[in-house]
Amino acid sequence: MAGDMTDLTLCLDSLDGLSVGDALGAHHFVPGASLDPLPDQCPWTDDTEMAVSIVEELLHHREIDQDRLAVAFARRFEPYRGYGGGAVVLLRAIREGGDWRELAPAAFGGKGSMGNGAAMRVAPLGAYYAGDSKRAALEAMRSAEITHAHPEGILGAAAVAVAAAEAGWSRLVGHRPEPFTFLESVIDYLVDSQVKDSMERALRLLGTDVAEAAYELGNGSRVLAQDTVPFALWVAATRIDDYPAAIRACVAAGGDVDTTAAIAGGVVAAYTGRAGIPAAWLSSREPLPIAP
Ligand code: 8NA
Ligand code: MG
Ligand code: MG
Ligand code: MG
Repeated sequence: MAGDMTDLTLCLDSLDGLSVGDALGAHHFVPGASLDPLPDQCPWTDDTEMAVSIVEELLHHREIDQDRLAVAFARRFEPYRGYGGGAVVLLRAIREGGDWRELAPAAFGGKGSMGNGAAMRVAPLGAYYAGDSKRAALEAMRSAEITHAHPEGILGAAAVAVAAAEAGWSRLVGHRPEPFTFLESVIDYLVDSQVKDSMERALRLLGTDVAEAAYELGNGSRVLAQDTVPFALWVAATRIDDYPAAIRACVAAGGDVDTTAAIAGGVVAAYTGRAGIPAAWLSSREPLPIAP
């Protein structure tokens, strides 16, 4: 098991990968936008804002306390960051003193949210638990429950965290994971669900190109966990040692690009480290409200 310094390094590298993917992905929605060249500053969105709260929880407390994290999400919430509609209502209610334990299960007619919002923010948590994928899955589900009570929303987060934990561990032991083994190791932690079915489809799509994978798995255009996570992890599996290629694949696929790129970027950077992210992309990303 890696020491604390290493855990935090992996976690912060993953946050860089997540936030650069988010910022560049969001930039893609600007009409006429291109990655070459980038403007001086690309703002990050809700994906990064919520990930920063999770990372601070790990930096300062070394574990997730659900009530404390709920308050941190709500305090940091800036409505212009592009949150999902359910998230806006929930975070405002928590800010006004509401209890997430009642609010999250009541959302969407009592089904709970199955949006991709719990998955989009969780890769750095998985990287923090590199070498202990079971713990990564459990803590990811605990971090998800605060806002996403639907099983698909929660499992999407578990899948991303396990992927980041596996990527971080591969970096620590100096072994490049094979795409098939990588996706299989994530599937091992999932119970029957749409997320799991689609992850199994992702395995069968390993030989194909980005457009076909996005068509078959979804590119996040429905903003749901099951329509976002399998494609983002297919991208991470097939481009685990090439951060720019992973982000460009998400941009090419369209859909919820800030979020597919945040997920794939957070996972891939757990493997490549910060050094895998182009310096120009790091300096174009709006600075993070956290010490580097
Ligand atoms: P959420 O909980 O509001 O879920 C997102 C959306 O998913 C909801 O607004 C619904 O449309 C749909 N949804 C969720 N659960 C259900 C359900 N049980 N039944 C039917 N529909 C459901 O928020 P979230 O935090 O999960 O959302 C994350 C997404 O919001 C990310 O893509 C994030 O980037 C942001 N977002 C950004 C854009 C954009 O234009 N960049 C667009 C939409 C959302
Ligand atoms: Mg450790
Ligand atoms: Mg966003
Ligand atoms: Mg998004």
